[in-house]
Amino acid sequence: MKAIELLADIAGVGRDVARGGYSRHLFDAGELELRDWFTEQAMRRDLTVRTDRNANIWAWWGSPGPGAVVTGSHLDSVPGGGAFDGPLGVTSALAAVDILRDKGFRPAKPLAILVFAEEEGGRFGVPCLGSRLLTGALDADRARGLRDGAGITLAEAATKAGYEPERFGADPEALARIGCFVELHVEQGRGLIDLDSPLATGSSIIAHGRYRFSFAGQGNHAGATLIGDRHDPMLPAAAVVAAARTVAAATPDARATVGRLAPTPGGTNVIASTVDLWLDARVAGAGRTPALVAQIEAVAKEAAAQEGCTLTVTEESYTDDVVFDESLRRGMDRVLGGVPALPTGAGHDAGVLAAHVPSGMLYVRNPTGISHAPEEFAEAADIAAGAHGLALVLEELAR
Ligand code: HGY
Ligand code: MN
Ligand code: MN
Ligand code: MN
Repeated sequence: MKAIELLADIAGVGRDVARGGYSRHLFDAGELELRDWFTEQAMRRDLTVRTDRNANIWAWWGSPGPGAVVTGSHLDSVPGGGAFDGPLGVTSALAAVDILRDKGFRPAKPLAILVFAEEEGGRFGVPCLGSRLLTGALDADRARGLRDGAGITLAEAATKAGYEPERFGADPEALARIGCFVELHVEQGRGLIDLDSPLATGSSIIAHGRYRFSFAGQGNHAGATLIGDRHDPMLPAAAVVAAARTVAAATPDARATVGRLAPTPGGTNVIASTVDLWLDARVAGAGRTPALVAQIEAVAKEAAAQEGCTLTVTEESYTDDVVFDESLRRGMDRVLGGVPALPTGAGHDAGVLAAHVPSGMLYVRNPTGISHAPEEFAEAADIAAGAHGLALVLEELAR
């Protein structure tokens, strides 16, 4: 099957009618349906499906073994996300297996498609959860205790979905099997539009941190409380939203975003007692992301003190700059006939694996340049070019 047909197969799964796009989060109904769908597609191709201790799904062409050529991505989404971020990599991997099979190719090395759990961190807040657990980058006890917006822990959600959270943790055996990892992914910015190319390899990913700012003030009545008597946590929260933009705009090539803000109790005629917000901060260069965050945090502290509120800042995740394996990238480039090499601001599981095994990215043009939103798109011709390019890369690596 073509990748575009496989994407069409899952187009109705996990739709978010209220927010638009897709909301497919770890162990929710849509994501579980996609897990079953992928397993069925893999078995239809006589791939041996195994789920590892961290709920990542491996579909093996040939028996699992060292030096494996692994490709894949994720099936979960951000809230209200697009149809391609993650699923394009998984469906292109299935399509690439079909292309290779149809031409009579048989891999000389083990070859696997790997579907990572909770790459977006959309439910439990830590991005690349499955690949961080696999590599030991995320402490298993911390992971088990992560809570979603309803206060459900990852351990509870995993148990309910039939997984064994007590098994979460670094999996050196599984990691040792990976000879190299290549992730196909829809491009999430304008890079390939401006370069006028359907495909690109990945050269690097900029550092990325996520931080929770918790402000506490005094809940009160919106009408009876004079302005001078207020300790309204919404004020310092608003200062952080603005500072994220002003500080990032003044820092070359930096990005900082507050996309999620949660006042408690959240009543129209109620001064909030607490406000939580999450800052996503990214800029390349050693120490530059923490420095960017420190500037924003200074504004937050000043604004909280002025309003008589308290502030607690928690780092939820941090990933350093990633530089992909240059010899793998050059090999991919040769096989693809010469394509641009793209640095990106978007993170991927391949970026987590890159610290452990030779990893690479294959990007497919997104003509809207928009991602993490329903407008995210890829043209049929570029999707086909991606799947065929991935097949060529896998054939070269697994011959
Ligand atoms: O947030 C990211 O960079 C990725 O899309 N998870
Ligand atoms: Mn994403
Ligand atoms: Mn992604
Ligand atoms: Mn009242």
